[in-house]
Amino acid sequence: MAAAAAGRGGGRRWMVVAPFLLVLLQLVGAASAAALPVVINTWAFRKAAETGAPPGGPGRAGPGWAAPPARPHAWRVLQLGGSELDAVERGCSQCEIDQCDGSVGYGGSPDESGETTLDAMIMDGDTMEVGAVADLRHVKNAIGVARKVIEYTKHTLLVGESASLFAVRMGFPYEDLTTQKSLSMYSQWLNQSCQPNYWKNVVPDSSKSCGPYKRPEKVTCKEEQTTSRSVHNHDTIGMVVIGGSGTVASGTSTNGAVHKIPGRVGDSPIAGAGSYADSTAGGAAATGDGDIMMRFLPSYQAVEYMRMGTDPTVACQKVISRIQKHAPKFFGAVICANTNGSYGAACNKIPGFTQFHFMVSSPLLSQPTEHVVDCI
Ligand code: SD4
Repeated sequence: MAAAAAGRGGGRRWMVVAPFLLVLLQLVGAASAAALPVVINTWAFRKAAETGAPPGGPGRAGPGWAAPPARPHAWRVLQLGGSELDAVERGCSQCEIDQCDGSVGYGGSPDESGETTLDAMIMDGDTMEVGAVADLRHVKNAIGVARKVIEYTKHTLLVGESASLFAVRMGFPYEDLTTQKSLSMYSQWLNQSCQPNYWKNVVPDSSKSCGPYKRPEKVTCKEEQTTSRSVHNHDTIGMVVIGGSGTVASGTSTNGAVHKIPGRVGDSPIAGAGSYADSTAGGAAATGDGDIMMRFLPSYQAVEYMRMGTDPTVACQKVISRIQKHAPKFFGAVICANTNGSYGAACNKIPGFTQFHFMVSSPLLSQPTEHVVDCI
């Protein structure tokens, strides 16, 4: 076009127009700015993005794991030569140490017997290997154990006390996850007749009293009952890392739902639900009401939308919309990133939850930056 304009003797006019065109192109470019590597994580869990041991640091030093000193940003781990999996593991581990929002790590979300149990997963988008633990008891570093499932077994998911025994074999300390805070949450719940809880259609009436509950002789009517779901008891860390060459890794860590029925496992340790990574398309991670969200495999679905060329924000919105159709009042959000480094998020708008915050680290940002999206 420039040659044609010059050829018609329009060289002078072109010289005037060119700088404006250049600025316009830059603006368009900025609107869809993407660069690698990129690290995104759910919620404003800033330290998860900011920290992460470089290769050879505590994350790789084995189970004698301790709170690391200040470390470079998680995405810097990649630049220093660490793998995408290292970055995910370190980022989520930091949240476990920090007990992010009380919903990640030890001492949060006591179940009906007062115990804190953990769910976590990590996924390698190159090999499609997944390591996950669910209902993990007495071990703090759930995502660390999940990583060991990839490294030292041919399995994908280990659960309960058996997962704890595996962790101990891998050298992780076996310790009490109870804290003063979780104890007082538990006794407060007992004092308010175990309200709210996750039972329905049982006797005695679970909306009025504690259990033990059992099936009634005859179910007369099926009531919609309130649960302990609120925007304040679900804050899983989910992280997606896209490395410099487009390798994708993802992971999650959570202590699940407050006052859950013992044995309950949420979406977080389930591949395709809690998170999903595929280096030929992108990665996604979910947070929110796992009992609802896991039925829709939102992370898998978001990655598949991105594979078809859908923009990450739109991919996230589309999976939220799919769930909305069946559960309009569900609490949840999804983060998405593709292998070009574009990213986005979406959430379901309900009272008290109209915006969703997530963190992004990228070479285009001078520091890990909190982003906000309006829920749909
Ligand atoms: C679960 N999705 O166990 C998890 C909890 C969570 O933000 O907070 N997500 O249901």
